[in-house]
Amino acid sequence: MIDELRSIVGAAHVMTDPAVTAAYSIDWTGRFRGSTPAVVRPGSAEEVAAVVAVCARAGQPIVPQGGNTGLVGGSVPLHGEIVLSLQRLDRITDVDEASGQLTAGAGATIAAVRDTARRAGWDYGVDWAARDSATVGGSIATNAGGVRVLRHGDTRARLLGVEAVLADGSVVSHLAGLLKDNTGYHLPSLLCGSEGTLAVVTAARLALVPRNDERVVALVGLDDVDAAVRACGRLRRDLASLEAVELFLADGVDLVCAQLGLPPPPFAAAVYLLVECAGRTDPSAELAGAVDALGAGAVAVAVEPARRAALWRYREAHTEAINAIGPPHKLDVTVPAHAMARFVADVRIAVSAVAPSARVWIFGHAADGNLHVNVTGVEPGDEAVDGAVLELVAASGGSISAEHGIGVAKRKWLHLNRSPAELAAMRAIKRALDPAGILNPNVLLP
Ligand code: 2HG
Ligand code: ZN
Repeated sequence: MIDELRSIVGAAHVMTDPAVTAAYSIDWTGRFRGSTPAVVRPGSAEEVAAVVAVCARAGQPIVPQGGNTGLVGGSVPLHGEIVLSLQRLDRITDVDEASGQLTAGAGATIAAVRDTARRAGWDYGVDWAARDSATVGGSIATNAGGVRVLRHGDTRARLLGVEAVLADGSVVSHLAGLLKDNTGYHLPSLLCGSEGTLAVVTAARLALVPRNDERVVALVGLDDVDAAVRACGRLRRDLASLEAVELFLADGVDLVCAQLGLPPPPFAAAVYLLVECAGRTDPSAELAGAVDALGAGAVAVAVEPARRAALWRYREAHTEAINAIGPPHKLDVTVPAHAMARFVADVRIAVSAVAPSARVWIFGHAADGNLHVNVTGVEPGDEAVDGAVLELVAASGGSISAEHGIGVAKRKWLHLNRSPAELAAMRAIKRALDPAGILNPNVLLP
């Protein structure tokens, strides 16, 4: 089979040397590590189709992989799967300035999509810290959210069409980008969030958003999470130009500063909200008025790009800083606004009950109710904290995965959010599209 794969993609693009494949076999956090007989790097959708057809005939499971920035073990070969790397499919084509759309190969990075969109006078609405490595294919596999969901929606909201290879090697392609197109089942919606279990996405037609170059960022200090939740609601109500409201806590900022050698933020607070507004005209006055009305103790405002980036760094560097102290357990969850303050208090108690020496780090996208609960000081394979946190999430009326997906990390808790009837429907879809179970067979479904 390896010889057949070499004849399809070229010998240079089938890597079997364990020293080379190791980097494709471990996830970004270092928590999930496996091995693979081969990493295959096709250069076109036709090559992907031929590779999948060969694997289908051989009954060889495949893990599709993009930038490998996923955080739930969904893009690494933990059971000897072949890694199908889509990174060479990085072309961005058919940029349509009139409709605000472009077509991106699965391997194009989110930053490349953003830069191409900006050159065309538009912008891309989905954005998060891993933008320079994370790819379009992975963003579709997980229905990635990120920091601007409150204004522009998640990946599914931007996805007009896909080209994808099905499990038998056939290709479906629907890239016309028609806004109105009610012709039956919407495959882009189905594939978005399917974590590589139903098809291998090779390209996507993406809807762009208006380019708002006038930006201002405010860092707001608050006494507790309850005050932050109330502030968040008022900002959403009062600010038409609101684009992001991010939350982080004093202990997280201390860790970020210590690990990355950053100076402390302009003021100390128990809870920080990082608020960004963007418009065609300067939104500074609008933001200042809304922040004043909050009556917050301390506020720092940044307009100039380098100063805005410096404030964002305190938030975005959490992932890096936490990883520097050891592989974390990542619990990316949503809780309803009314339950958030209680959850933040209770989750520490729930973790310490099962892992007394663990440390809990909490930050996230406040406006979406999306908290990133990171737990360090626990063995990678010890799932007691995962269970404790996810059960508390479900009891709080939340979702066990806000934006990272289920992967292998949360499979056994999917029943907390999905009924037996829903799981049966999901299994029926999986069986229909991938009867031999070769596409990312060890993720998502328990
Ligand atoms: C973010 O919001 C990402 O920065 C990563 O979703 C979150 O590291 C995490 O837990
Ligand atoms: Zn996030």
